[in-house]
Amino acid sequence: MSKTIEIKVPDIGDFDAVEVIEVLVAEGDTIETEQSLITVESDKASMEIPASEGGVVKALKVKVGDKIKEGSVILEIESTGEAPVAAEQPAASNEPKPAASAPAAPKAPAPAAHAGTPVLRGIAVPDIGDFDTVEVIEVLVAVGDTIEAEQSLITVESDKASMEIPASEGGVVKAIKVKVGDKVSQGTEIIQIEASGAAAPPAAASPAPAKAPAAPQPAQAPAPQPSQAAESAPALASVPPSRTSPTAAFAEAPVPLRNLPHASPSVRKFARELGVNLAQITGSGPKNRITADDVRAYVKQALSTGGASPVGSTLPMGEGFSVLGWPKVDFAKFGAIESKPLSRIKKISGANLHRNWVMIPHVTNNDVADITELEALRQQLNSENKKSGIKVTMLAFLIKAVVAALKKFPEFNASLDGDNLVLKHYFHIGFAADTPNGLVVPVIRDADKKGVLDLAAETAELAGLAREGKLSPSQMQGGCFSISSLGGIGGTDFTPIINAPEVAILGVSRSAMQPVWDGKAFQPRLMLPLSLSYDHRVIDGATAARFNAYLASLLADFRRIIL
Ligand code: CAO
Repeated sequence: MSKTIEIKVPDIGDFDAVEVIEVLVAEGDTIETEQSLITVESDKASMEIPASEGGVVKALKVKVGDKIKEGSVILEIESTGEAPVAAEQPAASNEPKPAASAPAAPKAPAPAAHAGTPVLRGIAVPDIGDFDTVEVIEVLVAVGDTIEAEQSLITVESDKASMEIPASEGGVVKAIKVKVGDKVSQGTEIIQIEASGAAAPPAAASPAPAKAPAAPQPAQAPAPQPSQAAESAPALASVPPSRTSPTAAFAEAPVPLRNLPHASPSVRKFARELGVNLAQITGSGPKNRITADDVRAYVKQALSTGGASPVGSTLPMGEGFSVLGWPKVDFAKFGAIESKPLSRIKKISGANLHRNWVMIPHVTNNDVADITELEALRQQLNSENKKSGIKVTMLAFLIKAVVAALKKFPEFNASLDGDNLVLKHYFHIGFAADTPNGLVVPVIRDADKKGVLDLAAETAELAGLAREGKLSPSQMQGGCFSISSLGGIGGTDFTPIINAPEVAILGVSRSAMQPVWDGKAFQPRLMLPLSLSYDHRVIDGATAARFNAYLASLLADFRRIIL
């Protein structure tokens, strides 16, 4: 016979009152014994509270932000099972904040208000890629909360993956417009906030145009492009799970929605702590969701096989990665310090850079191109084109020349996919753009079909959007080859990190006048350093040297492009 049962917080050790940071079930859900119901967090740790028995959730008695302790009622279920048993002691985890992985939610139009009057602003779901509607599975803030820009607001889930949507700006939450179970899409208002120092912006005297800028997107560093990395990067090698090994780079890097392994944020947190790459695990939960038990089983098996490949893993657990833990130093002992959190872009790009650096056998071929004539042509075009407003840049010429070199050396326009090399018949070129929040890599699509002027205009536009944090994910996806130009800044050579799953990247340093021997005398020539990093699994050194030399020859005599 069915009966209504209250599920209460069990003995949670030393914690007196802890805050609910996630509610993992919704009214109407059928839950099972041991299924996590809520996540609570103290100032030191977070933990999930599991159900002591299964049934259908009739009433939720807690919400995000509530403080609870042993004996607090979490929810009521209608149970058809046996008498409740004591809930298991929940496992504690130490990392309170799951990594955000979505573009920050854009602001919805500000309502009309007079300057100085506090106004409510809506924060809406940003561009979340190809997904039409996704389900809200967690609401991470409560009315009355003071939130910061980039703080996660909700977790949404498609049938394949989940992602957190962060706030585009900070303030005090005045209303929550979605609840667990709602379906949302780009533009759906999530919350209303009274923005910090929230006088209406001067332009808000009448409703502002609806489309607000998306905040900085998941970064793609000089190297990395998370979306692509997850789409088709070679499977990641794993490391023996060890609490002391620097495994962050091997743990799952934040990636856009469609690429996240299917697991709840708390399980992702748990996996990150252990340095486990969720992409290596097959989930046993509903819709193949990876559970904490799956992670534990994976780790157990990895340990019992002494670091050999666990079942389901696609690559062997590479030996030789057990290195010393990161030095823990109390810097304050040596002088004054301040600690600043890394920006979201830095965190995302850092994880990707680390993975690419460790996993790709990089070699860099350095060459120089004589761009004396090309620079003269560029200057001439710019003086002729003054009125058009388009500045012809060296980067635009480089993109054009790179496309020609990619056509001649197709293995550079490729990605590794297991034992296959995927050769691309399109030419989308990424370029590293320096922004106040870190590096991103916008992508010029179909660069082969565009002229130098178009390329100059488009790179300028994309670099501007990048600096303002307005690039959409689609403007950073699909790249075949990247260019990282530091020429406007300085340097003579550097080693760019390959932007997986691409197989090569061109680093460009500052051109300089140099004496070049022409067989009879030294001539002053403008020489441009080209640093081509390539994946030695795909490209041989000789081919790389030919590619770079060919590129240099095109830049030295741009007429060759038409050959
Ligand atoms: N050698 C000498 N001078 C160069 C040059 C080169 N290779 N490339 C550009 N310049 C000069 C230009 O002539 C221009 O000077 P003027 O203003 O006098 O005309 C100036 O530098 C700015 O150049 P630009 O307008 O063409 O811009 P750019 O192509 O240098 O830069 C962009 C565009 C988006 C690449 C740049 O803004 C940027 O973000 N660069 C940094 C990329 C980066 O950080 N890469 C590092 C990745 S590894 O961590």
